[in-house]
Amino acid sequence: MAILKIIEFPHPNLRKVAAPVTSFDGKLERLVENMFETMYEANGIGLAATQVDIHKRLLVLDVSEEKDKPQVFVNPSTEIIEPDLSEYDEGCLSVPGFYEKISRPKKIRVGAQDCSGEKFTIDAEGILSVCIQHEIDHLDGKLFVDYLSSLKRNRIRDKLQKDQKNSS
Ligand code: GNR
Ligand code: NI
Repeated sequence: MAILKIIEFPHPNLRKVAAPVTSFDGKLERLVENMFETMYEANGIGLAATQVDIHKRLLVLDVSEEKDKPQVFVNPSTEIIEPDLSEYDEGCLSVPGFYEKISRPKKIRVGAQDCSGEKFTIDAEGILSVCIQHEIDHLDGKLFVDYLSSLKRNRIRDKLQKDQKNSS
């Protein structure tokens, strides 16, 4: 297994729209394993392939307390089943150190495939719903900072750019 490098805002590749996964093979399984290792090591609850600079439509997450409920979603799609918004303090491994309240639809139905290409559907609410919506945004080249004012977003960008210069 391997820890993958997580790219950070404002890296331009975070804006790429990921392409559907078409091969359900050992290579996909190894990528998923490496994404889980990377996510757990970074203490994240989710990780989209986009964040490790792989522009395929898949995400991993584990919102359980004990960090023992890994979930994989390949080629996910969502349908809003409860359009009322709910607010959650969001963070992102690609926007380290910043947390902001973001409003999203409360309850969603998610269709996806597993690592072998098997289709499944789940309904999600609470943190699971927030996390899936946050990860699918990544696959569409979107970040939680896009929901903020440009003033706030640019402040975050400038601070992260400064950090990135200082660490390289
Ligand atoms: O680890 C993460 N925590 C988190 C907290 C609130 C809302 C969304 C998230 S996802 C984030 C990991 C990440 O950046 N996934 O893309
Ligand atoms: Ni994120």
